[in-house]
Amino acid sequence: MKRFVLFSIGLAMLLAAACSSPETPQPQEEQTLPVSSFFGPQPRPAGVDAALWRQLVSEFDRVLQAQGTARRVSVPPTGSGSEVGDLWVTPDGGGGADMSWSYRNQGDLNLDGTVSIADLTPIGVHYLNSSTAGDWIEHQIADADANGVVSITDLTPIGINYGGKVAGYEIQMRFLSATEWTHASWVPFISSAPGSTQPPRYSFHLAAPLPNLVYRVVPTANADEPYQYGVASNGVLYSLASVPFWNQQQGGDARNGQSKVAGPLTETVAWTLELAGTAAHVTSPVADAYGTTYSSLAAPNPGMMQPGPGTLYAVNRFGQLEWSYRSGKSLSPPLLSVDENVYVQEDGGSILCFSRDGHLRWKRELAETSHGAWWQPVIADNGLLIAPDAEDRLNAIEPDGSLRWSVALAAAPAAAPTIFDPVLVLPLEDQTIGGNALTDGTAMTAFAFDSRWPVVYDDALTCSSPAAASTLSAFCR
Ligand SMILES: [Ca+2]
Ligand SMILES: [Ca+2]
Repeated sequence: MKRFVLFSIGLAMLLAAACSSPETPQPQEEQTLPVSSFFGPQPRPAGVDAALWRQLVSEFDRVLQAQGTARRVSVPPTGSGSEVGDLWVTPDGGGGADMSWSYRNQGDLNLDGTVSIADLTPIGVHYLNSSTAGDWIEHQIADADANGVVSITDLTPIGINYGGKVAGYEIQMRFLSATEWTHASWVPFISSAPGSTQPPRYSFHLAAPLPNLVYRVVPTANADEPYQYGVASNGVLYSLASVPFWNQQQGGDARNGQSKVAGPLTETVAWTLELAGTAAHVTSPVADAYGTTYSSLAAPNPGMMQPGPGTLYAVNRFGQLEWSYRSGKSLSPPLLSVDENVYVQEDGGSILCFSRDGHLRWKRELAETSHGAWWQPVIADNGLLIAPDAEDRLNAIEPDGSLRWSVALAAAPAAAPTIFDPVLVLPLEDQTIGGNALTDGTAMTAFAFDSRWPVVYDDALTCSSPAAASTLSAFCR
C-alpha cells in the first residue's frame, strides 16, 4: 500500500511538471490571486477589477495589523455605528402592538450577520459610487464609514469592527420610573432577501404592552444566556408609540418638545440640502416614522412684518428632496397625523392635507378674510386637527376634511393651541388663557394670565409670562 501511495505521488508530480511546461498558459486568475497574510489566497469576486481587488486585500491586511483585530471572532457590536435608531412600536388596534427595527452591524456590508473578510466584496462591487448619483440607495450599503462615497477608507470600519456578530436581538423593557431593563424576548438574526442591498427589518408582536413601559432592542453575539450584549437601540415609550417621531411644532400636541427617540450623541453632519431661493422664515421641521422631514419656508416679504409666500418641502432621510408644494400664501409649520397625512395651514386659515407622496388630498377653506398671518394648528392623538382662523373662530377638522365643530373665541388667538386633555388651551390677545372642551369646543374656563407657549408635562400646564418677567407658573389638573 505504501509503495502504491509513493507511486501515486510520483505520477502526480510528473503530471504537474507536464502541465507547467512553457507551452501551457497559466489561467489569468491564478496570476492575479492576491494573498492575505491573515486569511490566505482571496479569489477575486465577479465584476471586480483585478488591480482594485489586489489593492483592497493588501490595504485590509494593513488595517487589521494596525487595529490588531484579525484574530477576533464573535464579539457583539458595541460602536455607535451599529446603534439601531429606528425602533418603532405601532399599536395594532386590538390592544397589542408591533415592534420593528432595522439591522445594523457596522462593517457587515454583505449583511450575513458577521463582520469578516467577505465584506470586502461589496466595496469592490460598488467602488467609487457616491451619494451625488440618483441610484445611491443601491450602493449605500458599501459606504461603511458613511461619508457618501464607496472608497478605500471604507475598509477601516470593517477592520475596527472585525469579528462583530449579531446572533439576534434581545427585546428589553422597563417601567418609565425604573432604571433596570428586563428581558422580554429574543429574536434570531434574519438575512436580507437574496440580492438585496437593504438591511433586513425585524418585527416582533407585543401582546399586551403597558402605556408606561419603555421598550428597546439590544444585539447579542450569542443565542443563549448569558448574552454578550452590543449597543442598545433607541427606547420607545409605549404611550408615545402611535405618534410620529416629531409630528408638530414643539414635538406633540402637549407642546412639551418631547421626542420618542434618543438624539445623536455626536455632531457629525449627515447631509446638507440647499433649497432654492432665499428663505425669510423657516418653520419648525417635523419628522415621520420613515425619517422624512417636512418644513415650510417663506420667501421674503419686503416692507411687511409677516412672511411672504411659503413652500412646503419633504426631504427624505438621505437628504434628498422628495417633493415640494408652493403656495401663494404664507404657511404654518407642517403637522403629521398617525394616518400618514401631512397638514399645513395657509394665511387666513385654509387647511391643506397631503398624502406622504405629496398628493393634495383635500383643501378646506375656514375664513373668508385674511390676517396676513398664520396660526399654529395642533393635531390631537386621535387625529382631530384644531385650527384657529382669521375670523377668531376655533375649528376642529376630521382626517377626511369634514368639520366636527367650530366655535367663536372671546378674542383673537395670541399663540398656538396646546392640548391639556380633555381641554384645549389657547392664549388670547385679551391676556387670558381660554380652555375649550376637545370633544365639542364648548368654552369651559378662562383665566387671566398673559402667556405664550404653554407646555404640558406629566399632570401640569406650565406657562411663562412676558408681562411679569421671569414668571413661570404651573397649573395642575
Ligand atoms: Ca458580513
Ligand atoms: Ca465611504
